[in-house]
Amino acid sequence: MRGISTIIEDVRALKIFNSRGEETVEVEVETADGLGVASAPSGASRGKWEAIPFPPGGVEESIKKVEELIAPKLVGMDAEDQESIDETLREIDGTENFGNIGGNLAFAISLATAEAAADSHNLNLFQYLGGNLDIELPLPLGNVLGGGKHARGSVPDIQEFLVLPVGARTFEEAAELNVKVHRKIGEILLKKNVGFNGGRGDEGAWAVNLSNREALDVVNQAVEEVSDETGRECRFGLDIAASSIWNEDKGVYVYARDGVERRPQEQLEFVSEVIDKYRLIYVEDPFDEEDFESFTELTKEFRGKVMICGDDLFVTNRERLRRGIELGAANAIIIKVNQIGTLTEAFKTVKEAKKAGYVTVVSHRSGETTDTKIAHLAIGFHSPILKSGVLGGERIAKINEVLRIESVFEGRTKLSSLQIR
Ligand code: 2PG
Ligand code: MG
Repeated sequence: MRGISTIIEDVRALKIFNSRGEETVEVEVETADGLGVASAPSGASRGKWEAIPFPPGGVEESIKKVEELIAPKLVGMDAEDQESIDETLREIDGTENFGNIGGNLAFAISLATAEAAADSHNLNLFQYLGGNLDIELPLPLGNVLGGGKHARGSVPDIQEFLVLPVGARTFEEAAELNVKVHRKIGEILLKKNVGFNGGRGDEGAWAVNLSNREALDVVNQAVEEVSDETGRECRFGLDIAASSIWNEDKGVYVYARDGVERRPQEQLEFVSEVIDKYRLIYVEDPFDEEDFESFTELTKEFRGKVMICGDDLFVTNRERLRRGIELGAANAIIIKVNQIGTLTEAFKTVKEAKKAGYVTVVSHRSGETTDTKIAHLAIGFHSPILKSGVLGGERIAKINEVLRIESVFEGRTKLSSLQIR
């Protein structure tokens, strides 16, 4: 019998569009026995320390580099040897931030390679990454109302209001609870006289002309009502994406919708007050990406009770995470592989985060494709949370993938238990 071959035979790239209609890249990696296909998402509220998505010549330049430089090097390498593949991408690029080939291209090649290796063995990506006997499914953290850079016009400055169905017993139940809260908010908004017409932002969350306080009240009401109606506790949290509202020159956070500016100390007081008032369970990027100190203050106050999560703060970067761990800044971290560029590096960050007791949150981006790999990453990494949208084809694609896995592997899955340290 011929053995399975995981040797790479071909690497191809083509231009596709993401959910915002922006150009992005899709990569196919082929072995004799398997195929991997991955496409890259893009952020709107990108961190300053993230990998560069595409080189100056855009997607076309990335594709040209695949043909001229990357494919000739990768063909003949073993798709199972992820670390060497990812190192080779780093070498070819030669910069710290993937400025030459583009972090999005590196991401797509890295993930397509992992999938090609998994497929060669007839395994799902999550099984290949880790988890066959003990399949932990993540809790879905779902964006239900939003503003900031993910919506247009007069909307709240807080980028995302996120529901977490902590009382769910299965992933199916959890996904259903998130849909219920999203729907409930729609009903509440229809009754309010705020010109609501069903508009949604980039991630499928309702985009509506509300102040930040009004938005908090609406989401809180919906979460409480759904919890009461179903007997399953739902909580909620925020992605403030504070770097997007930080005015460096004035040294203030600008809440344009409310006509309010807050100095860092006032921001700290505001966030603490909101956490207490609404019993928030999760707060992402409450401060600017350079302000580790305020993150540390807030984490000290709410440790063990609330997830204080770094996204732009850490950009999935192990060095930045280490600094956070030393300072006690945050107790949760967003994992977006395209912030750092390769699967190997993202995996190392996950390992480091877990060792320090941080909750890992595998996340989508605001500009997504229908690729479902983040569902596999969340399960394979044993990440307690998957942050995705609740509505929209490219969002629900990820949720449906976890539902498929829950159904196919019935009896072998369990919903991840969340431990906030
Ligand atoms: C975020 C993400 C995803 P973006 O800030 O967490 O919700 O947004 O992809 O625009 O960076
Ligand atoms: Mg974020």
